[in-house]
Amino acid sequence: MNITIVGPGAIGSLWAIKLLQAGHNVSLWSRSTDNSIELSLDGQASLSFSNNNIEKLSASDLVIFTVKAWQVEEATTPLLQHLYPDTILMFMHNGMGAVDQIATQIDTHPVVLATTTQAAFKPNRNNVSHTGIGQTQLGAFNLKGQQCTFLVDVLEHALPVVSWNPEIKTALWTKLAINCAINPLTGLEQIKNGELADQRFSEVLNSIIKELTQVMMAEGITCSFDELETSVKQVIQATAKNNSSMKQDVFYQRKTEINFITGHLIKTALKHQIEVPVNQKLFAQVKERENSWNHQD
Ligand code: KPL
Repeated sequence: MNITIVGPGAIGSLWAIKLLQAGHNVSLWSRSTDNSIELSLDGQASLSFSNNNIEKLSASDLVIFTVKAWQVEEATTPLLQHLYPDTILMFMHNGMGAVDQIATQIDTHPVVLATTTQAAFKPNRNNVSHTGIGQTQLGAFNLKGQQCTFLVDVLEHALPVVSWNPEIKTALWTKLAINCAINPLTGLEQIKNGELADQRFSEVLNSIIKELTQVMMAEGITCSFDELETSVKQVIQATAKNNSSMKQDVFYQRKTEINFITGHLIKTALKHQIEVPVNQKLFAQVKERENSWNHQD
């Protein structure tokens, strides 16, 4: 397939390399003005990708957006004029709600949502490490997206395990719950994920998960406190040595994904008139931290 990866950060670069190695024509689209980018995975020989090539973009059968949730709109809108209506758009990022904001603009395309627990780290612009083996779930965002189940084979061949989830909303909410529990605390405290297993965090984690369970149940997601707690604890353990994305964003004083993680939970809670004071407090603290950098600029 002809595939363009928009936003070759750690996860985007990992997929670019794996899809190229699986035999696809892969090009990149990024903020860099260079017309080619070299990428090396785990110290292997570098691979060369063309970057920001409009002809390759237009010829794409599949465009995978691996930008952050808050970049989805600005990354997608300018590219639409170069794409055929049947080009498949796939979005893979933390958080929820970003694709809904551009739903009408992209509705002529088959649109697929993806969530992954693959972990990658990009220490600099040319090197990527695959830091954790995980799973990727795909599901339809719109009616045309429902025709795209074959993408499971395409992605599975490149970087297993990949599955199609007809209830992608459940998978996205479960990942959102994990991010609501881990990201704000590790970002604010500047600690590794594993430190959340410490007794001093058990009360706050308990409250976060309780609020999440209420909101998710109101959204029609089948879940329970015990299930969510188990998932959160499993991820804390499995990624104990990792720096969460929000820990890194706060450290480098970059805009965080809080609006699309805890922010999405709060918005949904409001819709159902459910109070989520603990998540609201964490949201306010992360926003305060972000605003403190803006004031310095
Ligand atoms: O998705 C993550 C993130 O850091 O954003 C988790 C699952 C918390 C792993 O670090």
